[in-house]
Amino acid sequence: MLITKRFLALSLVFLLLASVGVPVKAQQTLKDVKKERGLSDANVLAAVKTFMPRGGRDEYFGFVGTGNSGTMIVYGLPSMRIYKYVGVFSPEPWQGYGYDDESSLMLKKGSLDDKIDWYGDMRFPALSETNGNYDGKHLFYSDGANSRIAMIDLEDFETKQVLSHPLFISCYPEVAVTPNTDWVVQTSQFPSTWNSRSVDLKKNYDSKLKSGITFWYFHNVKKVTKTGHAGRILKEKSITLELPPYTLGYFDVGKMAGDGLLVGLADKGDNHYAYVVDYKKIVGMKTTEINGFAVVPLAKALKADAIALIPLPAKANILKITPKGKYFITVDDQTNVFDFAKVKKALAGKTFSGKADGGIPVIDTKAVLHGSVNFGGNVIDVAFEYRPDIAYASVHNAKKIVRWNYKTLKKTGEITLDFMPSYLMVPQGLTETPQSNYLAVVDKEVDYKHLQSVGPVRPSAQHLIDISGDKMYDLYTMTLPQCNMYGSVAVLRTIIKPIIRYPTGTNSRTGEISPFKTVAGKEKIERKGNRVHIFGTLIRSHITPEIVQVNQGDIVTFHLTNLELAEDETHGFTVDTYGKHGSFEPGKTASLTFVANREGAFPYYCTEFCSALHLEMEGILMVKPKNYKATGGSGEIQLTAKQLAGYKKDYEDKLKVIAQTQDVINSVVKWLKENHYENYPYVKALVVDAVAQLNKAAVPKANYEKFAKQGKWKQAFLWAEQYFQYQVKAADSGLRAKKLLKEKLEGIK
Ligand SMILES: [Cu+2]
Repeated sequence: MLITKRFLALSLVFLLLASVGVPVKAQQTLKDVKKERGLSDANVLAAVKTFMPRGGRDEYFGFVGTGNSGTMIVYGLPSMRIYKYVGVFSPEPWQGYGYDDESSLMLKKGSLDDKIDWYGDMRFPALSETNGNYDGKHLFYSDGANSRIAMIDLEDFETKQVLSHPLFISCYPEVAVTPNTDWVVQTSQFPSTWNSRSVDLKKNYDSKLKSGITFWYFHNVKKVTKTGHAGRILKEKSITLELPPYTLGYFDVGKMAGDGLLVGLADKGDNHYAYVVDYKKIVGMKTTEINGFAVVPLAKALKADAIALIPLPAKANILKITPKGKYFITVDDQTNVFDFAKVKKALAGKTFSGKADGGIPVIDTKAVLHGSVNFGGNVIDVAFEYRPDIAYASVHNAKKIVRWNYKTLKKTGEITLDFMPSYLMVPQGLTETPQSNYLAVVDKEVDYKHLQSVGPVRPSAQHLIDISGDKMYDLYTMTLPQCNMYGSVAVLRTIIKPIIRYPTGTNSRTGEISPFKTVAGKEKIERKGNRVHIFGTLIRSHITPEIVQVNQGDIVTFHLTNLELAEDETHGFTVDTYGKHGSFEPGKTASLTFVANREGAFPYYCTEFCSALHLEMEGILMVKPKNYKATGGSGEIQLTAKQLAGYKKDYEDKLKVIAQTQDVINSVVKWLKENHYENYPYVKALVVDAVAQLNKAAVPKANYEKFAKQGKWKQAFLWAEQYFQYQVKAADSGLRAKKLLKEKLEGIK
């Protein structure tokens, strides 16, 4: 009855919309569309190249930090569709990041003052590598503003670790990893005092300024164990190399020909350098301890000839190593290519031309320079592709991307753009095997000639350039709001293997089974003094318990477990006006703690559209005023005879529906068995899912039968309803199994 009314209302709304001034166009041919919109063949070709048909999959996953927003965007190339925002350094309400207890605790522990930082400064991410190639497992970010490092797990696209740097106050917002992700490198940016709170600023202020390079040890476990994690940064095994007060910039870790070396940019006043660090020597050295963190003093590194500087002609924007590790390139008004073999030779032979600040030896630039080339303007970035020795340079003011050969130093092509290009990215471009299809180009000063104005603050944009042929084409412009865009990375989609659900009861931040895991039928409310713990469950279309009573001033925690096994059955949870929000993906357990400081009745409900019966996922938190005295007996709400009879009827009706649903299930099961479903793994998985749902229904069945015997028709009805929910899910999985098997038998792929 209700559904019919809703349908009627909706149909009326659509009818009204259709009749009130919404222009309706007739079906058009491609020719019509081109003519009407003034599109050239080139426009249409560009559109087709990025078009993703329904069911199509992007070739690459792209990742870009939102800069000061402190989140990460996941998008697809070449469609440039945005898939997800992931909370990293700042809270993200939809995912409950920084709102539920588990993620809040992680963020607070990873902050200098045990608080939640509400922004970040994230620019250049690093994807984890195995043998110099992306393995699709982890992603790292540095927060320049609040000196933090974060690790995101690509199994579920969640941030698993945020660590506050124990020494640096200012970090360069970039991370790089060694070829097997044994070490995750982060450096300071602006010189600062270390562990500043203990410094007397009146005395020797200048001498207290330092910079440094940190090698975070990454415990690279391949699999999640029942009690462990799939890889974590271990602070206790990490090391910082102390440096004099240089301002540090972009850096890169050597591979193949450049293996074992870390190179980066260092500036002091008018002096500009590339630093070279033999990091394999550094991580093996004896350390001293500052603020509980292992430090290699500069003197020790000097003694071991583990560091040197190469003077640069000007302040460089970026420093990147070529895919096979033979050269590294720095860019300023000109582009300089350095030869790693020559650098290694100079280091080994100690052929130094002098000493710089802090007594660091200096290598003569000419002795290690392969050559320089000028592209007619300031170059912001370089990127590499699969074709041997080919690179791209973004010539900012000239609005050009130049394709060039870093071995011969010859220009081989260019594209003139209608914007000033800055940061560049080729999919897999920072690995030993970059791809050669696309070049993503950041456009920081989005030109409003080409876009609708949205006020003084403009979005960042990333352009997709087709570099597959001799001629380059600007295919698409992706605008990114809430994003101060810098560097990005992209990996082949097939390398990443995301999970669909967590093992039931997983604390997703630690990967462990939560002590607050709750299964169906075991929901409970525990009270000790003014501390109230609610152990609840979420499953279509029920939140259990439905009623929670607390006293004003109680400290209340909802520990909720999503019991769903089905794909994408995420439930959200909030208690109205109490400022907490959680996202519960299938299998996840998370907790929401707050002080029930306002009296009244506060509905709680599922915030995610999870099924057609989504609106039934609700309950109520009763906060009794202080000094409240109950007038009733047991506190249980007494039903009138009429209400009781109503529930009895509801219960009996539900039993009929249950019986009908069971008939459907039985027929599906019969068909599946006759057609040997067990020979098809994907079909079998769905059947296993269906059986699991039915097994769970045993507890509700026992309950509804028990309450019916006692004449408690409301409880009997609610439990029958719960039973029905499991049954519907079993039927749903069963029907999907049948459909899939039918397709297989008919040879549909
Ligand atoms: Cu829901």
